[in-house]
Amino acid sequence: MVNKAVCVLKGTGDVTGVVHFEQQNGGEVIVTGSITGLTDGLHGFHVHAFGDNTNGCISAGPHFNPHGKTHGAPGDEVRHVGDLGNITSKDGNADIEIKDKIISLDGVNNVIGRTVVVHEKKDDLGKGGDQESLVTGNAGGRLACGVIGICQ
Ligand SMILES: [Cu+2]
Ligand SMILES: [Zn+2]
Repeated sequence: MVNKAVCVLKGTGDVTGVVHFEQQNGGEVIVTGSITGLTDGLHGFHVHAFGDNTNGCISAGPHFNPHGKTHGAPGDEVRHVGDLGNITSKDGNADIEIKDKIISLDGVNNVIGRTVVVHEKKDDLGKGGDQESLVTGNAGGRLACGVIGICQ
């Protein structure tokens, strides 16, 4: 069985994008897409807990963390489910191609109905040495976001 989901990201500025999710038979999730309007360099990229954008991206709440862990890198054993690390923008465009074994399109780690957020700054992946690093990765403001929905 193939499950697919999609997310359209918007913010208060010029950052926009589309991100696709695909999962076959409960295996790793392939995340693809592109985001435009970012400054060049690394930007934190996460799934946040709530599919709520009523007050903009802030309403999406903290990183999706159903197992009560601390913030980390995508490859770490201790990470939030929503920790997808960083995306890299060059010449105003970030192409996304991520394979993740932790997020899912069903079950307890299901990201459908939650929010993708792209951040102002790079995610330090929990290695920043301060308390905030273990919560948000010090990734700063939320530039754009969108709710993940089921697609065909
Ligand atoms: Cu985030
Ligand atoms: Zn996190």
